[in-house]
Amino acid sequence: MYCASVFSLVWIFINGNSAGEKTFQANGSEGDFETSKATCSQAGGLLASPRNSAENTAIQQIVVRHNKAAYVGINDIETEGSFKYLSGEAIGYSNWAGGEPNNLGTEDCVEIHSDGKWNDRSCNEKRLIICEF
Ligand code: 291
Ligand code: CA
Repeated sequence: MYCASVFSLVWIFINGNSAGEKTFQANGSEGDFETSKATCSQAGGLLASPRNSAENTAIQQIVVRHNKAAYVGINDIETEGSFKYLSGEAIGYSNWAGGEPNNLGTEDCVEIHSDGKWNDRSCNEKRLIICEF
């Protein structure tokens, strides 16, 4: 195995941010939803999209480590109230905070907080960029 792969596995183990097949990474940079999506694509990944509680916890740990909420790759831009992954597929798992989603004003993106809970939020805030690979 190449050194880079070994280092990467050790890093992931120490940082505890892998869940199943996916690894989640942040480098501290921030952006709005479009910037976050583009940044992860450019890095060869996807904006982190939690599909189960293990993945959600792995992402939550990164939010806690950086003390900054993050957008996830879920939105209802196309149809209000119908939250979908970036692929266009309807979400099969959610972890909404109490009372959310409430579409306050217009909130079509989703942020994850340090408690792991989700809030629908304007897509134009600056959030920690977390990608999945
Ligand atoms: C903020 C935004 C909303 C969120 C709302 C609730 C407020 O708007 O983050 O996306 O839904 O907070 O958390 O909950 C309560 N109980 O006030 C607040 C705007 C006034
Ligand atoms: Ca909300």
